Formats: sequence, C-alpha cells, structure tokens
Amino acid sequence: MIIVKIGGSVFSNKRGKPENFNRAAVRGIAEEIARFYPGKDFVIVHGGGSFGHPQARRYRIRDGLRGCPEIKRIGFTETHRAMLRANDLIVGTFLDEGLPAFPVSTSSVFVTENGEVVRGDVEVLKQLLERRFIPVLFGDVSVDVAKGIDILSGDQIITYLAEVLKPEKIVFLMDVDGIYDRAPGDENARLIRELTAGDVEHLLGSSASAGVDVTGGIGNKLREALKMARFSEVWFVNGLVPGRLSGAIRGDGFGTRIVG
Ligand code: IP8
Repeated sequence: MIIVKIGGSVFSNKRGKPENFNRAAVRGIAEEIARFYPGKDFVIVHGGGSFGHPQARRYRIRDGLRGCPEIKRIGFTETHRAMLRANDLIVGTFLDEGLPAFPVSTSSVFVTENGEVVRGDVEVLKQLLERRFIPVLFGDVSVDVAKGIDILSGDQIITYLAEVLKPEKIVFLMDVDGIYDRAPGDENARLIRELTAGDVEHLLGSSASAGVDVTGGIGNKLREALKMARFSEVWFVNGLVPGRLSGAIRGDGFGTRIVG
C-alpha cells in the first residue's frame, strides 16, 4: 500500500484567492495513480492549501478554545467545512478518472494533544482498503485534549498511519522538485536526491515554505518524514510535473528520497 500526500500547494495556490482549485493538477495525479491501481492500493491524504489554512488562521484555531469560545466553535466548524469542500473537489476528480476514492473525515477519526495524534480509530480505513477503496483523508481541525481544539496536519496523520498500516512507500507531492539544501528562492539552492537523519537536523534551521501555512510548512514535513522513515520508504517529488509521482512509485523517480 502506498500513501500519497497531495500538498496544499499542488492542488491550490496558497497565496491566491481563497478556495482556488487546480483541477488539472489533481486530474494528472489521478491519471498516474490509475496506472498502478488496482495492482497497488493507495491511501490519499491532502493538505489544507487555500481552503483550510486561511480559515484556521482567521479563527486562530491553533490557539485552542482560548479567547472567545463562542467564536472559536463557529470557526472550528467553518474550517472543517472549507476542508470538506477541498476534499469533495479532490474525491470528485478521482471519481472522474474511474478511481473508487472515498472521503474519510479526519476529525471524526483522530483525537490530538497539541496537534499530535494521541488516539485514532483506523478500523474503517482498514476495512475500506480490504474492499479496494481509495480512502481520501485530509488535514483538518481536531478535538484536542490539551487545548480543546487544534489543527491536525496531514503530515501528522501520515506519521500515525505509517506506524499502524506500514505502507511500502509514502510519497509527498509538492510544488517544487523535492528538498533543497537552502531556502527556496536562494539561487544557489541545490536539490538533495538522498537525505539522512543527520542531514535533516542540519536543514531544519535553514528551510522555509512560502504562503499561508498554520502547520509549519516544510520544517514540520521533514521532522515527520524522519519518523515515517522508520516504517516506510519516503519520497518528496514535484506533483505538478507529469511522471514524477509514477517515478517515485516505481522507485526510480526524480526528487528526494529519505533514507531511514
Ligand atoms: O496542510 C492543514 O493540513 P496541512 C489543515 O496538511 C488545515 O498541514 C485545516 C489548515
């Protein structure tokens, strides 16, 4: 089984207007997955992009129920609804390609503590996989035992799923070719084809991600990727370039491979 994270910057422009959707990019990803499914099973997790992040920021969901709980509760639901809209667009695009995508509402599956999963019920997910569905989860709001409410990033979800489902591979789709040795925009930045745990520590000080991202961007992704690499092969590839996802699935892809 392969977990594919569709980054928010792949299916939308995080700096564009709220809830913009790049259907062509998602169609391309679905077409590539259709070449491997049903030979391989897939779980899709997508990020917030221009859907969840602006709402989460507006209502300061990461601060928990602190402040004005009445408004926070409304914001919690509004942020979730924005994510349901993104999820519906992605699931719809997969269905158009003949893939049996099925939406799984993350906030009804996981409980967090400061944004980290502390409980998750993956029974339905396992049963869906046994029946050859392609579950589609997403970064979402969460009921949080420390703060009341929080945001659960798609990256944290994948770390949890890596441990319980032991996928053969995890592929992060991004809007750049992989992980670079310097911050994006630096003209001397060089793509790193293979990354060890030691390299990741070194990089965490220097990397940054563009746009509105309440969950920590590339730094969070790298920290989580290190945990996932204990259970699975992890790839970072460009989701906007045709063929890159297929390359990562085959194992001869162009991008960054994390060596556990
Ligand atoms: O983009 C964040 O998920 P991520 C989800 O995977 C929300 O970090 C609601 C902002």
